[in-house]
Amino acid sequence: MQQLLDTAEKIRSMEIRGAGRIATAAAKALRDYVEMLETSSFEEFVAKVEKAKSILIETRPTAVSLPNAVMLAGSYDAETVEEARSQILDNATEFIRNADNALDNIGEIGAKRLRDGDTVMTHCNSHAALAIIKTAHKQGKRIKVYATESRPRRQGFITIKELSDAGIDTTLIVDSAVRYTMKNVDTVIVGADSITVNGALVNKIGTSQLALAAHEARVNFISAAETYKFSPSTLFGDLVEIEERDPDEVIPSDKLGDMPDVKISNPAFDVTPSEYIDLIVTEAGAFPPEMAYVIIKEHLGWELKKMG
Ligand code: RUB
Repeated sequence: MQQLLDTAEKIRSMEIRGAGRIATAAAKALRDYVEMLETSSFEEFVAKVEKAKSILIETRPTAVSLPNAVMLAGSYDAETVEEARSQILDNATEFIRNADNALDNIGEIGAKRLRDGDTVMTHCNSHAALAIIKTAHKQGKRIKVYATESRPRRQGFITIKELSDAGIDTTLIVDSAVRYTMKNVDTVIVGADSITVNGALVNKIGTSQLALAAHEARVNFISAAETYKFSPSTLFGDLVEIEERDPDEVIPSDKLGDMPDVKISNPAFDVTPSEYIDLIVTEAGAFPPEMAYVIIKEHLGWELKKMG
């Protein structure tokens, strides 16, 4: 259990971050936990596995990749401990393998939308978005990238390191320079934490500003998202919870000095309506956001069955 708790803490503190990475980390933690789990009855096994799942799911509320990963990796239909254990080990291993392959497919599919000489803007740090840019670069296309800083956690620094290590022409901008810079951009590519049944994109705070500026400037707006970033529960009316993080990430409270009454808001994600999204690139193909229901139905059918 200690290892699983350590992974949960790393996800909560964002030592492990990004919707894809937290999903595979959770699947691995669950797999390792189940592999070593010793119980005296099937009922005890079920109770402990379900507890472990909820610990992982509760670490961060917005990325649906987390519950989807835990549900897909941790599913079983068995009557004995050994049967259930072996099903979970197989399902978790399959989830992790599929998640790795999905990034390659997204890269291949999305790179077709980039032309030699294109300029891309990206936000925060998304492995799926960067898979597209890096694949296009590997294909010999000359791609320039503007990467936003992404305050308050500055994940843009991870992005510029990854892109410049790959030899890609990269420029860092502050978040407030998005609209000013958009006139130089051909395509915006961002990741996804959740995509709702009506095709809205939930992603790092500020994403919707990129989308608005892209719309105004008639610039393509693409989200790169594995199918496990689509949210089945939104089909049943659930809203995606927007994580509100510690105000200290914005400014440490001891730096507020003589302004102790000032409040600080630190929402970590925002929602981009489907009308600002041209394409969602998944490992199963590139779809308009209006097809979100089909993806949920075909790729996450377990949730639909469960809910009857
Ligand atoms: C990260 C973020 C990323 C998505 C997709 O937020 O918003 O765009 O998670 O990332 P945080 P990926 O840093 O708060 O986790 O494509 O790597 O899954």
